[in-house]
Amino acid sequence: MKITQVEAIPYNIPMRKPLLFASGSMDQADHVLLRITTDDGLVGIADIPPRPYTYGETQQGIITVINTLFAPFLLGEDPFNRNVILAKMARTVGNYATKGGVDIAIWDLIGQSVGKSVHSLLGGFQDSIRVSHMVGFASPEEMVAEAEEYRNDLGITAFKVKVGRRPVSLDIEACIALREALGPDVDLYFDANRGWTAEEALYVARSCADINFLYLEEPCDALDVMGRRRLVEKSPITIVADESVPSLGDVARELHTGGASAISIKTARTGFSESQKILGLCEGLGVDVIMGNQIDSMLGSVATVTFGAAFRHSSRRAAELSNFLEFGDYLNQEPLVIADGKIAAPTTPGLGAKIDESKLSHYRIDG
Ligand code: MUC
Ligand code: MG
Repeated sequence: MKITQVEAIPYNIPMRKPLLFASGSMDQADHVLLRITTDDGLVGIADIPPRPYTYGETQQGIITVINTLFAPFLLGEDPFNRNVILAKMARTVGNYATKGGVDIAIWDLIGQSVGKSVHSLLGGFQDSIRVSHMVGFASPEEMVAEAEEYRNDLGITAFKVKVGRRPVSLDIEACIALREALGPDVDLYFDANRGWTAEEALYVARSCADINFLYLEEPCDALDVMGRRRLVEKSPITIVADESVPSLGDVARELHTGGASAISIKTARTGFSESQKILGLCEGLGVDVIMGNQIDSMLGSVATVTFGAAFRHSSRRAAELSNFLEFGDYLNQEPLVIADGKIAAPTTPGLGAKIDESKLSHYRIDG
């Protein structure tokens, strides 16, 4: 099998409502659909989300990197030589979402070629995974109403609450309101997207001790090295690294130097291959992982559930899989369904997702 065509297709889908968080906001999904075609007529796909406020990648930048740096060595290559492709991509620094997307599309081709779902090729640990929903900035009343809607309509009982605002009392008030409204049995954890200093984060972690929250994600900038270590040592709750660990090496460094005590794995940035290495590293060290969401489209969420449900260590906690519901539309032919608070991993060969061509024609912006 040889790769014959690589297409990076920009498309824009408006969000139903903007998602607001400490490092930025999103009111439309200006993503890139990657399509890799082979000489035996297979098409591997992946969704690539640019997040300039997180990794510096942009829609145009992703397309340029694919067309000018990656396509030249992808064309003619056998997708089964996955490690050759990964090594060649590694010659380009950064560009995590772009590299993750290529890896996912390659796995999609491999799965289709052998007639197996990627979920089963990765190990197929369980058929589905529990879903966690991310609640963006709003008033306490609106945040409670959103969480109640997702719990009542979809059976979701785990929520990641966006925090990181100033004054910190804004977030403390919202968190108390959420715990009071949702009761003691719902999983709550928080993500500050580097919005605070280490000292502010420590103050919030101590003030919220009674709220009983599981994790505090990326509370302050991990580059504030001493502050971050101090926080991890003193915090009454586990500190999760997310955007500070976009690669295996970053995970190793943050865990080794005491910058984090749990890790968010996002297939949107480390694909399946590197995510598997990160998962193994964390499992071996006894470190919790959470399957995170890069504000993924439905297609991006297919990748997350495929990976998250495939391993014991990645399926222990609810995975962040519901952001696609906030997108105005989706490109998948078959919708991903959340029922009883869970999503099933696709079972058809490859990723198990196909693109609706008429929707793609409608939303693509490259004419
Ligand atoms: C998250 O977990 O941080 C917000 C910014 C980003 O890069 O991802 C999202 C969610
Ligand atoms: Mg995060």
